[in-house]
Amino acid sequence: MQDIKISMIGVSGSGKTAFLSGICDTFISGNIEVKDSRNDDRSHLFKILPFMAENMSETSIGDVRRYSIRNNRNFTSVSTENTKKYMLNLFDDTYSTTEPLCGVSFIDYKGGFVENLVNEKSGDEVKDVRNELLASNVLLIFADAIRLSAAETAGEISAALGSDDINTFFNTNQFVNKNMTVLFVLTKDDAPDVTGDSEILADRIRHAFETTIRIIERNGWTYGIIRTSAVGRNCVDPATNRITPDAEIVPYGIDSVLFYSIYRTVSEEVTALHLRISDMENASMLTKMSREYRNKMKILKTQLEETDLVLRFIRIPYNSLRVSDSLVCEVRPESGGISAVSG
Ligand SMILES: Nc1nc2c(ncn2[C@@H]2O[C@H](COP(=O)(O)OP(=O)(O)OP(=O)(O)O)[C@@H](O)[C@H]2O)c(=O)[nH]1
Ligand SMILES: [Mg+2]
Repeated sequence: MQDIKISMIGVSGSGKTAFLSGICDTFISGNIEVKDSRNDDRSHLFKILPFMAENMSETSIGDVRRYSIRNNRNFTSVSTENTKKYMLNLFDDTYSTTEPLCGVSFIDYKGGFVENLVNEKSGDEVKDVRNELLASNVLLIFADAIRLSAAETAGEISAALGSDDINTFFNTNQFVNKNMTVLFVLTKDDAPDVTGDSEILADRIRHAFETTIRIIERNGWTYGIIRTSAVGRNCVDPATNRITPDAEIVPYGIDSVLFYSIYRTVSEEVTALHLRISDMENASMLTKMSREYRNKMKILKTQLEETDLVLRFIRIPYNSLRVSDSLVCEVRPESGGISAVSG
């Protein structure tokens, strides 16, 4: 299976880079255990190892371990200067201890980038980044829950979310024949001034991103809204915005974003492979006798087998309570409505 490509966009300060710290502190300096209730409560241990690529052209490769908050007890408060790509391998010890379950690459765009994308400054970097965005399997749109809670007018809400630029980006780009999952990631959920009422936050997002959501629905994609914290509760001193000296760093919602993103992408891939195989099976007898046909069919069936196996493993953390606890809502094309509400 190819790497799952996840793009992170959102205004400067919305918490994209801190989210990567959370990935590191959840899966690299820590790990996630999930019990499979359907199989004797067998426990699966999920862990990530960064993958070091030899060369990369358009975006540079970064190492998420640099951002660990658990290790340096510091928020990287500097704005990201360049778009960076982080390549990670997700392991499930019951799948294999040596082979990753799948590869995931995160692309961290600097906050101001969406503006450039819609302003038609078409330098090579902008073109590359736009292509990366359009080729992503999952788009994470970051929303600072502190700013979103505090906003009082429609203007303040759209400024907090950067929704005008993101709406324009969706409106002016063609995502033909492309399946994508969009997750609105509410960050900084640990802060005491964030409203506990998920519906208020969700309504504000749905309203501000009306255009984007219309395009998501028209394309038959799934979207969801999820609450996260890169550090966990009671870790940040609200007065100084510093990590308190002996607080325990326990990020939440971050694992849900990852499991959700992988699950959606892999299950869509399985559906697509089934479709391609059944399309081919409808070919004429003459075509079917060709060696080319048989080779192609063999490749597709092997791909389906492999992808289906990954799906069976990733379904376990996806179905666990962790994901549904942080998911505020999920809207799928087939259901035509909100299918999960919590919080
Ligand atoms: N309380 C709390 N604060 C957070 C959290 N995540 C980020 N922050 C705060 O938000 C600031 C900005 O976060 P970044 O991750 O750097 O934001 P960014 O989206 O990468 O910004 P650019 O790189 O400029 O695009 C951090 O320095 C923290 O002060 C969180 O989970 N909880
Ligand atoms: Mg950043």
